[in-house]
Amino acid sequence: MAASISCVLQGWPSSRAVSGSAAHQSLAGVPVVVSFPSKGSAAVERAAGIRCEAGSGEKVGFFGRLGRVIKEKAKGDIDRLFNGFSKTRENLSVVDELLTYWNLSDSETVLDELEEALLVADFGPRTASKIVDELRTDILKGKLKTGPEIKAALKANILNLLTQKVTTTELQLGTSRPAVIMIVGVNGGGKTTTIGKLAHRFKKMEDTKVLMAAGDTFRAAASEQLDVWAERTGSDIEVGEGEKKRPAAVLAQATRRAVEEGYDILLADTSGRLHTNFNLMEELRNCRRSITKVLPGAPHEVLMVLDGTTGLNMLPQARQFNQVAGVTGFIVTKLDGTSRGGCVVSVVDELAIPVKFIGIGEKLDDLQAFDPEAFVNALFP
Ligand SMILES: Nc1nc2c(ncn2[C@@H]2O[C@H](COP(=O)(O)OP(=O)(O)OP(=O)(O)O)[C@@H](O)[C@H]2O)c(=O)[nH]1
Ligand SMILES: [Mg+2]
Repeated sequence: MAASISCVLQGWPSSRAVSGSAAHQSLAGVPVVVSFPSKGSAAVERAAGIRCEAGSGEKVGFFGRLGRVIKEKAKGDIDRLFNGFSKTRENLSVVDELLTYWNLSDSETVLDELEEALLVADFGPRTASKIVDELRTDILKGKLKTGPEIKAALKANILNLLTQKVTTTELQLGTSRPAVIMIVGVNGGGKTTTIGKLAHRFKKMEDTKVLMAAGDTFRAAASEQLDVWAERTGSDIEVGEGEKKRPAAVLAQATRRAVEEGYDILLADTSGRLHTNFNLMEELRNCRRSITKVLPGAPHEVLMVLDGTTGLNMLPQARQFNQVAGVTGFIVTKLDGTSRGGCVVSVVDELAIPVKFIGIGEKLDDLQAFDPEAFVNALFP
């Protein structure tokens, strides 16, 4: 069977995995061309900061499927996405009104108002002006002449911002069991709930064996909350006791169990913490390290949960968590309750890390794989 290869680029703002076919894309705005000489060529790994793993097609197939099937869109999903974004869409509905009456002579005023609408929806000043500047250039060049043309270009610009700096929104789960996914973020963003939703997604497909790690040892009720999600989704849970109650120890113990008992996925919960609290951030670094010590190469994904209702405030949080824990993807939650959904675009544009999932409600099915195109269509129907 032909060996399949996946490579993880290390030392970037975030670690990113690329497969052979995606290896010629640009990362963080820097073009990267990766060729694959032979399995684990040490020279290449050192030179490019790349860790290559070769695995059997069967294993890659399983994890590839897990990463992909979780992305599959059902029609119901798209409707739910559309409904989930109703508040942000309301904020942006002015765009249609502006463009309906657009004419070349007052294009500057309209562009200003368009930028204002993007700011109100929390696209952020830098991202909003980038989008509008590009429209202005194309209008001046005579490429855009009508309202519908401008709207199409606006959507294309936003889609471009969501995709140009990131390689994939799919989960990168490595090539061998178990795949470890660590969930991090500030307090109350929806980490534990998201673990429940992710487990539900994994359990719906194949015969996935999921273990949860109760790495939040701060709050007394945290492990019970996770236990409820484990029970609801038919997952197992590892809870630290006595001496092993420190978060890093719980995560190490859970990783060991996941390896020994042949779990497919380990979902590691962590306590919410402020990105400005040095000690707590150092503890997070330790948590990550404790997993890697048991299973080199893990965690395969470090997903940061961002509370959509905080809008642009998520940017400094995301930067700091990325520095400490090496975030590989974001999950933006509570988009159902906010009119600030534009922050999804600014976080990807400013940090060059993909959004992999979005939360649009509190129920098990209210987690969606992030599809940039569907997202843009939900904002600007
Ligand atoms: N509306 C809405 N509520 C959500 C979403 N995701 C999570 N929540 C709610 O947000 C609240 C906090 O969720 P948790 O999962 O406990 O958050 P957490 O990040 O684990 O919190 P800490 O462990 O205390 O840091 C709960 O009431 C969830 O039901 C979402 O996508 N939409
Ligand atoms: Mg929690």
